[in-house]
Parts: sequence; C-alpha cells; structure tokens
Amino acid sequence: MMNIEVVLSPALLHLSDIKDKNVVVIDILRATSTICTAIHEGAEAVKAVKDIEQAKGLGSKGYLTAAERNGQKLDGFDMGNSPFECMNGAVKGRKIALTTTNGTKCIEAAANDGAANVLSGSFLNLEATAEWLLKDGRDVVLFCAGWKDSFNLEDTLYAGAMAKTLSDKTNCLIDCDAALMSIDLYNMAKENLMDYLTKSSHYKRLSHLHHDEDMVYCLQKSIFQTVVGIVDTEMKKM
Ligand code: 3SL
Repeated sequence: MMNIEVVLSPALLHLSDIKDKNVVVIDILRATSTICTAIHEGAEAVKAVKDIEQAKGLGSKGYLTAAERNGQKLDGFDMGNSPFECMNGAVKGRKIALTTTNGTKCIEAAANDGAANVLSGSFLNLEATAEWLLKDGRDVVLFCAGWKDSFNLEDTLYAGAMAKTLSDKTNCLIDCDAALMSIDLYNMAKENLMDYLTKSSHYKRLSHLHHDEDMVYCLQKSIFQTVVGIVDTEMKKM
C-alpha cells in the first residue's frame, strides 16, 4: 500500500526518512511551477542550484541563467523566476541554471538525501504527476518548500490536492497528521484557490511586486501532461 507523508517545511525534513521514496518538491509560487513550465515549453533541462554563484557560473557552459531572491529577479541574470519568461520559444532547446529563495535548495536537499526520484510539483500538471506516482507505486513524500523554513499555505494546498488525488485513486496509508491537515485545507479551499490565498503572506509579497499574473497562472489545475523530475542531476521530462 502506498504511504503518503507531507513535510510542511525544509526545517522538518530531517524528521522524515525519504530514502528510496518518491519525493515531490513543492514551491507552487513559483519555483516548481516555473520549472514544470520551462520543461513543458521545450527546455532541455533545468539545473536547480542553491547558490547564486553556481547559477552564474553555469552561464559560461551555455546555460540560460535564472535567479530570484525575495521575489525579485537578480541583476546580471538572463531570467528571474516567472513562468511567463519560459514561454513563446524563450527556453526551447536550452538548459537553464535556476536559483531561488526556497524551491531550488529543497530540490538539492531531496536529491542529496537518497530519494528514489525527485519530482517538481505544480498544479499545472497535478493529474499527470499523480498518474506517474501511481504507476511507479513507491511511497510518496510531499515536500513543501515554504518560505525561509516557515510553513506556507500554497504549498500545503498542493500537498493536500496531491494526497487527495492519490488516495482517491488507490488504497493509501496516510498515517501523518500533516497530510491529513493538508487534505482538509485543500477540501476547504479547492473551489477557488486564488480567493483563499489572498490572505497568505506570499500572495501579499508577490502582489506587492506586481506578480499577480504569475499567481493566477500557477494555480491552474492540470493544464498540461508533462511530468518533470530529476534525471541525471537535472530536472527534465520524466
Ligand atoms: O522561493 C522560491 O523558490 C521562489 O519560488 C519564490 S518567488 O515566488 O519567486 O518569490
């Protein structure tokens, strides 16, 4: 039976054993949604790195460089962390080196901790990712990136949506209060995720920075089928 666990923040990751499990890293606003979009839009790979210098250095190896801190694009990089920057052929056939405040460091942490597979979580490809996880059958850890080690609502909502989708389709063991809470939260907010999230801290942060369109985009459910995860150290189509 598939076991589903939710890790609510990177500060709690050490309490979970992710070895040989499928880990879905979740940074809905916006890193993992942007990564899924980049691959869906034809990028060859996204290398998620936690250090700014490492991302910059990969520029000399032909990567497009992308960097965000505190919601803002960093000077000297080709791109920030908006999914819209990946559209209209901008990333087609390219490799991207991406560093962000929270999401990319969680991808690195999960990859270094012995996960069987590390997937990029987004509402955009929720159903397709769920089908992939069901087919693979391993236990699943839904790992919320949060904000600077704190819990956040948007990643928890996705964790609930994925836990519910999986448990609706197969017999799952959910012996984890964080997962049960995430499902309850998702059930409460699912009719209008955007309405629910307007009170959240990251909504306010991104709205203040004029990233409202990004949020509307990132909260769309299952608009594409591309499943994205680490293949040979980089995020690619699975
Ligand atoms: O923290 C992250 O990884 C980012 O996704 C945050 S932001 O949405 O770009 O502000």
